Amino acid sequence: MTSTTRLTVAQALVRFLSVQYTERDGVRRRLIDATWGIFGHGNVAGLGQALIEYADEMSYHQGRNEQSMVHAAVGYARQSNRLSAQAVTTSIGPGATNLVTGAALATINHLPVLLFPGDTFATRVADPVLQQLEVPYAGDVSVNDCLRPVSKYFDRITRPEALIPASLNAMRVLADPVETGAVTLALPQDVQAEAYDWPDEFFAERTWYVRRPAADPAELAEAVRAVRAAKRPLIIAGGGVHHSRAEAALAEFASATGIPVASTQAGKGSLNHDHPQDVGGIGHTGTATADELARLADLVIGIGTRYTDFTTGSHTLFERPGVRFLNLNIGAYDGHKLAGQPLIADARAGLTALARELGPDAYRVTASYIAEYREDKERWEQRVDACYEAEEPDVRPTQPQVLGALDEIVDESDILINAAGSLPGDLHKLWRTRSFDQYHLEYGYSCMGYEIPAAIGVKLAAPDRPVWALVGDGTYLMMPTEIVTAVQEGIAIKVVLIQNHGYASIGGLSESVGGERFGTAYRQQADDGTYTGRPLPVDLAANAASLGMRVLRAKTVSDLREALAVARAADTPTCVYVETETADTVSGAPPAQAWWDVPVAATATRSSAVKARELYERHVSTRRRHL
Ligand SMILES: Cc1ncc(C[n+]2csc(CCOP(=O)(O)OP(=O)(O)O)c2C)c(N)n1
Ligand SMILES: [Mg+2]
Repeated sequence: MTSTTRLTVAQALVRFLSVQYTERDGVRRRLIDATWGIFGHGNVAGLGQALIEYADEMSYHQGRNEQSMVHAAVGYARQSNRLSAQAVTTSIGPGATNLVTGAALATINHLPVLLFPGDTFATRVADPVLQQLEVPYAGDVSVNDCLRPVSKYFDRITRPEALIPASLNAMRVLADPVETGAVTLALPQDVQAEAYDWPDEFFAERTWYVRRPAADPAELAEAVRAVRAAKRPLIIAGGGVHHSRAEAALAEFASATGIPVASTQAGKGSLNHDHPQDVGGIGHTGTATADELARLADLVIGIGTRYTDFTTGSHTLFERPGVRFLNLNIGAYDGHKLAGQPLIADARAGLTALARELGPDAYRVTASYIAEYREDKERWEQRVDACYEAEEPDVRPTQPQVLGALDEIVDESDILINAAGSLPGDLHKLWRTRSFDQYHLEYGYSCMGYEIPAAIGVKLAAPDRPVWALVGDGTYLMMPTEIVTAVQEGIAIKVVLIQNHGYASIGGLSESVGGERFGTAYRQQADDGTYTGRPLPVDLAANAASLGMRVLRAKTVSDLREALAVARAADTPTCVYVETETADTVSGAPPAQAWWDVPVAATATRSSAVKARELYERHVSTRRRHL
C-alpha cells in the first residue's frame, strides 16, 4: 500500500513546491524560491495557514499590490535567468483580477511566474460570496477566467486530487524554455482548506531539466548556405540570447565572421558596448549605425527575437529588395516570422552548431563592410558623448545627461531597470552596457510601474549588486507602493526619479500624430482650458520619503553626480530625485532613426492632424511585405 500524508490542499501545494528544482548546464536551483502574498478571504485560511505551517520550507514576501507582486516575481525570474521563479497568492475577486496585467507582462516576455488567485466556493454552498461575479448563463465562470488568455497554463482546482496533475503541469510549463510565462492555478477557497490523503511520492524531490534543443540537420544545412551567400548580413540579438545564456557563443560567432550585431530592447547587452561588432539598438529606438545596416542588409539573422514593430520599424526598416531572414529561435512561432528561414533551436546550441558547420575561417564578411560599420559606430559614439556631456554643471540636466552621470559611476555589477516612458528610447540608443545582465528593460509590455517592484525582485536574486529603478514621474505615480516592501525587508534598491511634469514621451508622440499633446502634461489648466499652466504643487520626493526612502534631491548636474554616488554606496533604499530640462522643449537624445506605425486620424478639421496624416501616408507607402 502506498503511504500517504493527510494535509490540506494548500499545505500539500506548499510542500510540493518546496521540493521542485530546475537544472541546466549542471546548475541546480529551487524552481519556486518564495511566495508573495496579500491575504483576504479566498486565501487567508488556506494558503495563508499553509505558509505559516511550512514557513521553514517556503519563504514569504508581503506585497502591497497584486500587480506589483507579479512584477517583483518577474524581475526575480529574469535576473535568475528563468531557472528560478516565485509564486504569488491573492484573495478572491479584486486581489485576483489585479494579477491580470502582471500575468500578461510575464507571458509576453516569456518569463515564468506562478499565480494562485483565490476562487469562489467549488461547492457553491454559500454563493454569492463577497466579491463574487455572478454570471446568469454560466455557473462555472469566475473573475479568474480573465487570467486564461494571459496564462500559458490555467487550471482551477475544484477537487483536492486534481492538484496533482495540475501542479505537475504547472512545473512543466514554468521550466519549458518555449512555453514559459504566467501559470495560473485558481484555488477555490473551500478546496484550499480541505484535507486529503496525499501519496508521499507527490512530495519527493523532482528535477525539471531546462532543455537546450539542438537544430535539425536539414535546417542547419540551409542556414549555413544562407550565411555563406550573404554579403551584408546583420545579426539581431533578441531576449532569447540572454535566456539561453548564449552571449559568449554570440561574441565568438560575431568575432569569427565579422557580422555586426544589433540588439532589441530585450537583447541589449548580448555583446558589451565595446565589442567591435556591437552596433547598438535596432529599429525605432535604435542607433543610426544599426538602422543603416538594416536598410542595406541582404540577410537578417534574428536570434531569439519576436520581431516587434519597434524592431522592424513597423515593417519599413528592411528595405533591400530580396532581403531574407534567418531566424534562430527556440519557438517555431517566432522562427517562422517574416517568412524567414527557420532554425529552431536553443540559441546557444544553434549558434555553436552554425559556427561548427561554417568551419573555422570559412566565412567572413569583407573588410570594407567591417570598416564601414566601425566608422559609423565611432560616429554614433561621438553623438552619445555629446548627449551625455554637460558643459554647464550648475544647471538642470537633460534626461540623457542623467544617463551620462550614471554612466560615469557604474561598473559591470550595476543593473538598470526600466519599462516605459521616454527612458526606453534614450536607453536603447545611448546606454553603454558593460555586462550581459546590466540592461533590464521590460519592453514586451512596456508597463508603467514595473520598475520599482521589479527592482526588488532583481535585488532578491542579486543581493550584492547595485540595482537601479529608473522611473519617470508618471511611472512613479502609477506604482510607488512597493517602496514600503523594500523598506520593510531592508532591500536596498535605488530609484532615480525623473520629474518632467507628465507623460513627455506620449506628449511627443501625440504632437507627431496630430494630437497636440492633449492630456499628456501634469500641469494646471491655463486660461484656454489646456493643461499648459504651472507645474502641479505636488512633491514626489516628499512622497518617496514619506514611504520610508532616503531621498536625495538634485537640482543641477553636479548635485546629481554627488547624489548618484551617495545612492550607489547606500545600503538602504535610496531615491535620487531630479527635475530634468522639460522634454517638450529639449529632449537631448537623437531623434528616432526608423518609423513606428501609430495610425493618424484619416479626417480632421484641425491642421495639425491633417498635416500629420499626410506624413503618415507617405510612411505607410514604404511598408514592405516580406514573403
Ligand atoms: C500601465 C501603462 N499605462 C499607459 C502606458 C502608456 N504610456 C507609455 S509611456 C507613458 C508616459 C510615461 O510617463 P513618465 O513615466 O513620466 O515618463 P516620460 O514619458 O515623461 O519620460 C504612458 C502613459 C503604459 N506604457 N503603461
Ligand atoms: Mg514624465
